[in-house]
Amino acid sequence: MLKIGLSAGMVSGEIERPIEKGRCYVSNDYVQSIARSAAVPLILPVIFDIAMIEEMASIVDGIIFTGGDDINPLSYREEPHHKLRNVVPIRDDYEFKLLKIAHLKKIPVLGICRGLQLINVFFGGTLYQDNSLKENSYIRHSQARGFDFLEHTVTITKESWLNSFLGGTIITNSYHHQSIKDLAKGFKITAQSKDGLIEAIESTAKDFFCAGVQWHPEMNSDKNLSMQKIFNEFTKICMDNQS
Ligand SMILES: [Mn+2]
Repeated sequence: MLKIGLSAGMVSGEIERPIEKGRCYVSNDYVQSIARSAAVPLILPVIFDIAMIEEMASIVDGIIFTGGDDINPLSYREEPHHKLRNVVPIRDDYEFKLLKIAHLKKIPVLGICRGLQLINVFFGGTLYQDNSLKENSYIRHSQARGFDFLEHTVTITKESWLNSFLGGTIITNSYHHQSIKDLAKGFKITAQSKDGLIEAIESTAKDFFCAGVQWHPEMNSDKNLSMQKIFNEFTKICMDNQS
């Protein structure tokens, strides 16, 4: 069976929960979304030994970089703005290493929320440390309603991976206070909100599938078939890449 790895997040026990020593975690909705696509979900924990990360990557047929905290802006040559939120540089470090290996070994990659931002930064792009810093930004991208609520319109570019199964316009949830500023070289924008914020990207490389979405399809994929399709289609890409 096909195996898809999920990059884990990390919380420090001392800060978040005094009763614990800290933990590696992935939200269960990512796990269930992959399982519904008939691939085996595997959580890839935060470790630092490059040989161990290579070994983890060799087990999986695809990798999803999951959501989480802000990326350290020093990674994209910016000082921290006062609107920056929590950063976890050790997770950045681990995920950059994992993405480097995925790129070298041509393992298909899907980035979700922070995952999309991580891909953009790794390949040389930059981020708005807060969406309010983007010119002409007028749409709220940090929704107050629950996971099933669809917050704003997203227009999908023709001739993109997303367009092939979602069509031209969808409505998504939105839980991000940051977004892409300068797009990384070798990538194209594949979806935007009405205020021009970048909502999805994909690599233009023929031999490396790497795409990202700014919203959270895993949060409502149990009820919304369009969102589940993102995982189903990613699993297909991983299957094709294998053969
Ligand atoms: Mn949004």
